[in-house]
Amino acid sequence: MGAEDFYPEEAPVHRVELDGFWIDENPVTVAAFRRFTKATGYVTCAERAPDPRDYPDADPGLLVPGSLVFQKTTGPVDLRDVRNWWAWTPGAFWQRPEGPQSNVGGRELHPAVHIAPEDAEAYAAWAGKELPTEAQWEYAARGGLDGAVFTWGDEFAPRGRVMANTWQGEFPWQNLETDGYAGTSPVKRFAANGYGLFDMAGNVWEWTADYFTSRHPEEAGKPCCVPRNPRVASPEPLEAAGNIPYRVIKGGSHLCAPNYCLRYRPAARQAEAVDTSTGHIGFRCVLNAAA
Ligand SMILES: [Cu+2]
Repeated sequence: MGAEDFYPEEAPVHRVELDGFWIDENPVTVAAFRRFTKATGYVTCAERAPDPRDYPDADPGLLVPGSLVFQKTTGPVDLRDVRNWWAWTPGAFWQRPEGPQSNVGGRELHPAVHIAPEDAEAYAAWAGKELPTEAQWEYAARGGLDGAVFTWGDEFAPRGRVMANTWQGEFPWQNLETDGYAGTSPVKRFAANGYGLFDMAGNVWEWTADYFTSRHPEEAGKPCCVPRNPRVASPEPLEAAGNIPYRVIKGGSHLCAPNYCLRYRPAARQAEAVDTSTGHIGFRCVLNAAA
């Protein structure tokens, strides 16, 4: 696990030991998520109004159901401020990915997005599965290519072949769409990795079962201390305001671009608040062998 040539949160490179597991071959699609909501009546976090007690400092007018929608800018912007391209959009949820005027027509086989961890876990429980740990996710994403930069090898576009749905051009204003997609793409449109898994890089970020830590544990790099089935099962005490716990998301998305976020790599990881859903985060599930 891990990498040392990119961002500090991916270090150190270390070994882990995992019991066998099965993992979905693609992210959960809109069609699959619809089967779940039809069977259970489940209402996602993005469709519920936030509880004012959880957000004492918030403008009550903003405490309505909604989610974060990406908005391309007209020109270069300050890349340090994500508010330049994320728009809080009342009425956005998995069936209205760009807001009330949008729908998922023609996108049945795209990954379901605007999913919070609670939603992903409810789906997993219904399906008799679980969310992958970060270690399981990364092991699966590597597809047997230990230490490679990408899920398919070390070269971004081998012989010019586009291997994943990422952002080409200058984020967040110029999307050259060399991969054929401005937003999400149907699952399985790009080549599978060595384990026959699709969309382990790009398309949508995927939630994991782990809470975020700013680095992998230092001792995990030593041969004495190979962790077995590691999982960060509870959040670190947070200095940050709000005290909202953060989970690890993996895989990068169609919004990852080299000028901003080179994270369509198996070692890449990002922190996302558990109360957050966006148009570029989905999930897939694992089936663990009975303990
Ligand atoms: Cu990114």
